[in-house]
Amino acid sequence: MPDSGWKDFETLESYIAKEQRMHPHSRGVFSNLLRRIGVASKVVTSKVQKAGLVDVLGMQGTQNVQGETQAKLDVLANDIMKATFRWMPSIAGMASEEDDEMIPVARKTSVDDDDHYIILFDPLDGSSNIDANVSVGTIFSIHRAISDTKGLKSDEPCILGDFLQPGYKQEAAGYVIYGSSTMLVYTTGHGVHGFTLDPEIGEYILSHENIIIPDRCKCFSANEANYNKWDAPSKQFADYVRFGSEERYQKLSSRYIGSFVADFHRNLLYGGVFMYPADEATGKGKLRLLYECAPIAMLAEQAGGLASTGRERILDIQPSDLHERVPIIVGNRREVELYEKMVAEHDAAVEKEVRTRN
Ligand code: P6P
Repeated sequence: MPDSGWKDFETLESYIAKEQRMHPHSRGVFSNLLRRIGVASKVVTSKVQKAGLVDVLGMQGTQNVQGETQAKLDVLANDIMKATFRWMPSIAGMASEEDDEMIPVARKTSVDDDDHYIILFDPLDGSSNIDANVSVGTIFSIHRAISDTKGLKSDEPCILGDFLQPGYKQEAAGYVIYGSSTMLVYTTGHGVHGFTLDPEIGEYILSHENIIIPDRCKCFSANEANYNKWDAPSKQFADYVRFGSEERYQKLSSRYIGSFVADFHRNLLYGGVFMYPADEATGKGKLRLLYECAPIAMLAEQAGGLASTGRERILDIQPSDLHERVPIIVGNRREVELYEKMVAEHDAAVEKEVRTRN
């Protein structure tokens, strides 16, 4: 028989099914959730890819809870994500960067109580770049709903506590990057895997299995225009990697897109570190913990990297508010730990000075 040269491939669908077989008692509830993310992202990508052609560019003329002007695509992507998950019996609730409050979803008694999940997402991260055709992304985080459903009233399918869980408890985390191609990158705690959407067949094809951040720091990603707002250890770290004489940093480049997903994705594949330090005056970071930093932190650690505020591992933070913001440095473990060391030395020196003065 002549060889047709056909090469088989792994799709998101077959990969999810294979992962499900690792959990013999699984009822496929979680797998369905991951499949739905694939569907939602295909709908969003169809809108993003046509952004220049149909009336979805520009501002919606509204503001979100963050006080940010919403792009039309922000609102559209948010509606698509909510519509995708709203009907799923396994979803107890949703939370979005674009919605002030959590979005309870009526729980169906047909699914066992311990098979309920909540999903948090930034539907279109980096959307201010849309009009310039710069890569944007959807970031998602999935937790088990922990509230005791037996104690809840029927119209109270979830409580805020279901969402305010530390990042190390995430069941899954990932993002979709809408760039030169559309890629879905996710982890369920068993490595980081990337799937590239083949527009000809409308399927996500496994293209990057078991992604590991290369042990080289090729990129330094930060909004360096904010340098004077940073505290001393942040400036020290930025100067050390950009201008220092250590061999490891002699080929380092500054790369900053201003789209968290795109900056992280490049550093994940090439090696590098992204930082958005706190504004020294306010002590506040910009990026949101629950649906930006925590999912990206889970991916970073699963790929051999690390994510920290400089004083605390991102995945250990106990959230206190749905939309709380944190400072973050994420990427190569070596660089994140170097930054943490600089912060610790700085804090110790400050404490010593205070003690000496008193
Ligand atoms: P700045 C986009 O608005 C975003 O939330 C992230 O995607 C991105 O990393 C950051 O803000 C960029 O912020 O202040 O550098 O424009």
